[in-house]
Amino acid sequence: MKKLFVVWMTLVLMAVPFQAGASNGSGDTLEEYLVQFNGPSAHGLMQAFGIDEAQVKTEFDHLPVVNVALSEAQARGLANHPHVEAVEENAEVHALGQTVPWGIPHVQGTAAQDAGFTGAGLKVAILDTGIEASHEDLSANVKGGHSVFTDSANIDPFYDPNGHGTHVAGTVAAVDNDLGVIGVAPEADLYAVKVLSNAGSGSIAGIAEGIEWSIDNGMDIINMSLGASQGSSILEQFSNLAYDEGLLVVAAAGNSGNRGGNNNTVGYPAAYDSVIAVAAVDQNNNRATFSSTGPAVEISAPGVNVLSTTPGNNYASYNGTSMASPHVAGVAAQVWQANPGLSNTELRQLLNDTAVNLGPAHQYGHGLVQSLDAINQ
Ligand SMILES: [Ca+2]
Ligand SMILES: [Ca+2]
Repeated sequence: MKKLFVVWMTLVLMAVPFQAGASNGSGDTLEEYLVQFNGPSAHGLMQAFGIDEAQVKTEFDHLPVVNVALSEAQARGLANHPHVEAVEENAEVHALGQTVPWGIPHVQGTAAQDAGFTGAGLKVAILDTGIEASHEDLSANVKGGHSVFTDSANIDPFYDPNGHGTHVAGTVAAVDNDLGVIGVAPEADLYAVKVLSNAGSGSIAGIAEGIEWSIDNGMDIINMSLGASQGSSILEQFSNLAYDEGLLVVAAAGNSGNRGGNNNTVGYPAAYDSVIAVAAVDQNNNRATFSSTGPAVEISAPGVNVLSTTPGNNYASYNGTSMASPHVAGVAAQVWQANPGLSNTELRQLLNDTAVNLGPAHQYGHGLVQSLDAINQ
């Protein structure tokens, strides 16, 4: 008899899933609650309050809790009963969802996304420590890569125990989903070009090889969140070559600024004419004190407390012009998608012309990069 009853109950519940806001035979509106009992007979108590078996949706095994649809009077009555520990509304629970890092709307990345510009179709080479391609918030966008190293520890461009390149990649193009963060251009294609070792260091030859790979493999944009305080004629020639081939070349200005913002410390390759040198600002549009200054500073972007992807499906906030540069690379992808006929020099001019002036040019360049304003120009 008992077994038959259980089977029948199950069929009824499966056929008529209980809906919050339904009503019982008396016409009362029923809402779902979770009721925790502390007495011996939950069933007896529910019967006493006129609760029909059909109102019970779930009976938990590990705690004396039932999920039950109750009229307001039943809920109130149970809540006041000494054998009831708690009566809680069965509130809706949502996935924790995606955090939008402050820098994305700050460069109008969000507004440009809302207008349909996600960087789709644009190829962005991340010349860095590699990209953890298996990251939950990057894997859909990592489309290829290359390592300039031959030793086993550094030969895989999709392995990035350092985390620097993975963080930079997330700012350009972390996926728009229900987890983690979102990049400026969440549908751009990412290419992991590992020119820096797991220890975070590389060489002029390695960067040159990475630039060459980017030209040969049809990249549209190169992001170099790296630099040296000393220049190299060879590095300059490779940077120029990429620019002459039509690629947009973006680099971190450097982290050698001082408090007064009055030294001349933009690093290389950022300082070369063919490369956009990106300075770092905080949420109040103040130059980060570390952000290198000098006549080569070209444009500014968020570089303080920047939340992005890190290895192991993790997320963390970093500071640096390394974090500012990929904001510009992401904006460039959006604007180029909107205006595919622009040359790299025209795109660069447009980004500079529509940036918001923030102050002295040797600190901020043309100012804060703005995606939607460039698109609408
Ligand atoms: Ca995401
Ligand atoms: Ca430059």
